[in-house]
Amino acid sequence: MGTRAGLISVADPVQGWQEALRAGLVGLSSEPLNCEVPPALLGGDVTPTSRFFRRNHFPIPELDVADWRLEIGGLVRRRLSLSVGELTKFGTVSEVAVLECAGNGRQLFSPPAAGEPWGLGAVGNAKWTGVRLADVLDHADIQGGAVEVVFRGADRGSMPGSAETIAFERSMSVAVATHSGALLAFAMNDEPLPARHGHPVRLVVPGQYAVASVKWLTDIIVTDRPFDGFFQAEHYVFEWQRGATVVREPVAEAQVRALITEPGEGDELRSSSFTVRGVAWSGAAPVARVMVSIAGGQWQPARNLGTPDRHSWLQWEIPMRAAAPGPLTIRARAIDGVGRTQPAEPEWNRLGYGGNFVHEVAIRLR
Ligand SMILES: Nc1nc2c(c(=O)[nH]1)N[C@H]1C(S)=C(S)[C@@H](COP(=O)(O)O)O[C@H]1N2
Ligand SMILES: [Mo]
Repeated sequence: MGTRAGLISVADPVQGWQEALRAGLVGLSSEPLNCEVPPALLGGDVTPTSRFFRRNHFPIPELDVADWRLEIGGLVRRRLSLSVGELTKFGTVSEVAVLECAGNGRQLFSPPAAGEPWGLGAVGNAKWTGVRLADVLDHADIQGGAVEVVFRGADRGSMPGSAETIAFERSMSVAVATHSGALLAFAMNDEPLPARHGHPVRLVVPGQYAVASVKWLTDIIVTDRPFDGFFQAEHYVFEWQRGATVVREPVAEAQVRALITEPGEGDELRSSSFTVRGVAWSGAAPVARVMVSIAGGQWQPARNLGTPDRHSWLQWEIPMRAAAPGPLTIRARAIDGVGRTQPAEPEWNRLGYGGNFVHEVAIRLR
């Protein structure tokens, strides 16, 4: 199954769990470590690393940079084995990009969908620094007949219902690998990646659901056929019931979504004039605008704040005035540059992926 260059140990689950709770995150499970951000801590420009959601399937491996190497093989003319120092020679770049778990919002599906019951906080927007995957693949020189690129992480374990020990592996087409702007990232928010986010090097694939962004990356394998590993063919797959048949499709591009970060669910406001704020992103194209509606009224366009990086989330706000005191619902939905928007209810699928419901927050005015 390949080597795990530089593996020293696995992280202490109790410590990782307590650290997340101290940072104000909501814990789903401690081993593997799964934590999300409560809506009140979700807004802002860049998500501080301490508050970035954690999504793991196995214990967190602790790797020694001195022994770590990235092996690049398969259908390439030049096999590569690179240390972190050798990797940085490809030229470093930085980009702010959103990572959202494909299961974000799963809790909202009805009937309930199988999997971690994420609310809306399995998402973050960080500054990633690394080298371009495309430059490294270019140097390795992909051969004709290549179809996909498989990425393997150093973490191992077994999934419920199986005794087999597997690695975390995910693939993407050669086109996505070379044209998505993917980074082999070694820094997050200007600090070395922490162990839990993939130290020393993770993949960051902007615009794709975060399952593509393999942490603790050790191997890149170029193949001549579609990959059918567990996290490609059985997990992180949409299962759509179409008539009598079930259509299966790996999750890929992140869907368009706006989240209201202010006011918060259950808030009591003293004034009938208030400002609604939030963030929005889309894998397909930059967000064009966010529409907000209160008390079931007309959708009104929010103001976009600044000109964010292509793959960063957009911050938005809109002043609102309510007609009367009492309970009030606020809804927001984003529309991206290719015209995609959010459904009131996305199509139900067994594993609850892609749940980009229109966000609704209930408040009360005094
Ligand atoms: N090696 C490895 N990479 C991984 C995972 C994992 O369990 N192992 N989880 C994936 C999933 S499903 C998500 S949502 C993101 C979470 O990244 P984060 O923990 O840095 O927020 O990492 C992805 N990369
Ligand atoms: Mo995920």
